[in-house]
Amino acid sequence: MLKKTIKFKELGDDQGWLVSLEAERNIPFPVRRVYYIYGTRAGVRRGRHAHRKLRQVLVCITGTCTILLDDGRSREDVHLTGNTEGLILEPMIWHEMFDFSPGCVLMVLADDWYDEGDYIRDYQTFKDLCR
Ligand code: T46
Repeated sequence: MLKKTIKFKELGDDQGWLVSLEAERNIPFPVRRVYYIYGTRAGVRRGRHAHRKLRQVLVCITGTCTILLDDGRSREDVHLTGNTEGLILEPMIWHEMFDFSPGCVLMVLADDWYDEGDYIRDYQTFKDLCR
């Protein structure tokens, strides 16, 4: 099973709800970067790469989307449906994000700064490195 998730505690009072993400507490690494993906057009498939070293946690803040995970041997689709669940994305997992609901905001916490050199954007190269 490739799916590894974290369940975040919902902190609520009579004002409404709140979720707190804390590096090295409920997020299993020091966080160096946060980015978010929104306005993805219907039918678009994002990602289509793996990372050599980067560790990430994906949280659907609003809406839903699906993430394909592929470790070079097996594949699994994970449907992210709520902002109290984080999907852990380890290095050397080919991933594709698709089926974004209208208005979906996908937030990503990463353990390093942006580095294009960490990306493997060719699937055959990824498969070869998995062997
Ligand atoms: C990932 C999945 C889940 C930057 O300049 N800085 C950044 O921090 C990021 C994340 C991207 N960019 C640039 C690189 C491209 O020119 O923004 C543009 C779009 O990035 P990309 O096509 O890689 O976006 P996605 O949605 O395919 O992938 C993103 C992350 O890049 C990737 O690390 O794991 O989300």
